[in-house]
Amino acid sequence: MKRLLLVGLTAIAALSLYACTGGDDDSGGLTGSAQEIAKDRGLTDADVQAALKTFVPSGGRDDYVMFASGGHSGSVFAIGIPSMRLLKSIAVFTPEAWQGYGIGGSATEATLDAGNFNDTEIRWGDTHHPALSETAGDYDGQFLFINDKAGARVGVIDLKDFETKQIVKNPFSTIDHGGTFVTPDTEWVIEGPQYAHPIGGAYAPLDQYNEVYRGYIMFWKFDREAGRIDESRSFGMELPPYWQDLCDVGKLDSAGWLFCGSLNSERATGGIESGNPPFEVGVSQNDTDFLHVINWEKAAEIASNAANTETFNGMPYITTDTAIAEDLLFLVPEPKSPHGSDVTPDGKFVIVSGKLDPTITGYSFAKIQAAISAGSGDPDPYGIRILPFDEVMEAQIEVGLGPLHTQFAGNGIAYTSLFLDNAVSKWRFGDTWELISTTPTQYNVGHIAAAEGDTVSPDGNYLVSLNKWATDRFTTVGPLLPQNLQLLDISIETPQVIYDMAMGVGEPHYAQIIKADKLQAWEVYPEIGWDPHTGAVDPNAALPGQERVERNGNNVEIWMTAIRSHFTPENVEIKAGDKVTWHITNIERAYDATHGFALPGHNITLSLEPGEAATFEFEAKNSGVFNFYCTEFCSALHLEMMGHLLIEP
Ligand code: K7E
Ligand code: CUA
Repeated sequence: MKRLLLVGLTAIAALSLYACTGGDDDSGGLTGSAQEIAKDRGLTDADVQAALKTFVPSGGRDDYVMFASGGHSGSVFAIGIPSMRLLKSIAVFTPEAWQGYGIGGSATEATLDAGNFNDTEIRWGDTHHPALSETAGDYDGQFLFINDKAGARVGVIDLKDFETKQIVKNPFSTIDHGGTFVTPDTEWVIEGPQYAHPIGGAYAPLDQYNEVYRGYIMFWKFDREAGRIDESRSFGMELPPYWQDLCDVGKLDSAGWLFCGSLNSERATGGIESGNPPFEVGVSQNDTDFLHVINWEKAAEIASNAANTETFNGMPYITTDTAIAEDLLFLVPEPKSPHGSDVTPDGKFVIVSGKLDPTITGYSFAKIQAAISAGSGDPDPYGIRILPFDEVMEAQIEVGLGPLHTQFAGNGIAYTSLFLDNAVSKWRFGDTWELISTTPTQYNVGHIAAAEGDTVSPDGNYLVSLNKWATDRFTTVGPLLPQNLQLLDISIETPQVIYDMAMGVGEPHYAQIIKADKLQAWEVYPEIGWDPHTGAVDPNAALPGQERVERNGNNVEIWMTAIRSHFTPENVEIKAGDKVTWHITNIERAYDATHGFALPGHNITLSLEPGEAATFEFEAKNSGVFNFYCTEFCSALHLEMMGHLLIEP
């Protein structure tokens, strides 16, 4: 905040200087000066201010890092704020060559294999909602979780090295959406469902939709010590076939509870080809859908006793009937085709936006609890109590057309994205609920993300508008356009767009923004021979002085080291038909001294960061000579960093 203010003052100082010098008459001393440059480039005062607010000098660091999902690129992006520089694309569900992720390396292939669907190898994902790990409701900078909508999976990224450590597959679902979200101390990583289907992706005709199709919300137990989800302590909960959508977890006042919107209370099953209303109509017939209100704390307690759960594919789940009997699950009507559901930083309210309704609705958690205690409401067709709207609603205000997602600053200020209005609205909640202002964005904003926005204490200085359409904003690069991520300064009374970032590597949906100084990533791996996937030295790692090739019948095992600017050994001789296990260790200790390893003809590429040990295995199918080489331009003699794999017929 202080820094922003300072930047603001500098901008004002620069501009007043501009005003005093009064333009071009005294050009003698001004050649190349800021005002000359601004004039030459046709920049307005607002442009100059925006530039000063976002510019990070060469070698300077950003104040925040935004983790944005990458949509169907299957990755996650780390972006510096306010510079909006892309710092890293982190591969999660999709193999990626630069990071040597899932292209030959045994450990990363195994990570991806854990996300396969039955016998089918799945090698891409659709990431939507990243969640940073939290301690007492505040981002702690240790882990990042991300869902895969296309595969009902969750990825776990360790922020010590920004690498994907684990993928878990939801055993009940083949598709998800309302995740990931973490409980305030990251005991649980929550993955909400979306489109209903029979359990586990089994078959049942559509005329059994109401009876057999379901959604399953997953509660993944996170073991912070191990840095992994513990599948053996995780569980699911069966939900009706309304399309559950975004969820958010309660905090402070509402700790222990969670809230998921939904959008198909009609239980429409489509069929435009048979003369039925298409989904876009069928799903929007009712005036209200259902906010699902779930007591996760009690659910975890109930699920810990096997007598209370059913199991499927070895995973326990709480049936809807049990959830009703144990008061774990309630519904609340929410206006037309809702999308976001967001809990305020104090945990007192849940904000819901109806895409086809110009209002946001604020529900009071206290009123929800009162209605539950009073026994108010009638059951839905599955017996789940629908709490009366009037009893739990706190306020409704009109914010504009197509409201989707809400984020928060401190002091009772909220921001809602307006997909149809191409804008972000700023409004107030608490004692008074009112619209304050609206800032245009370009165009069709989906999610918005505020600095530390999902914590109990948002920072209130930056907000990013993740826009779906770019149309005329950038140089045309063919019919597939980048997304447009716009940075807004929200430290000022009326928020302003101060940067447009073309995102040309995927479609971010949601993002979270953390203070950069909370991240404590390693510069190099702690020890030579480090296995990033076990978090320890690999007992089988190749070590300096112990490089060798060992043969045992048809099995050949190779221990190789890499250091500027050679591999040891450089020439490896094997025979066609051999089964090869190959270990390589980068024995460098210097910051940034990464080597790559490419083996042509074998679909193998590795990235070996300082200290890292990796293993790959293959069967030598074809004889020939293959020039392996280092793919990172690591030194002046990088081109010499190569060798021969000779495969004798
Ligand atoms: Cu609105 Cu998947 Cu959160 Cu896209 S979702 S925008
Ligand atoms: Cu090592 Cu290039």
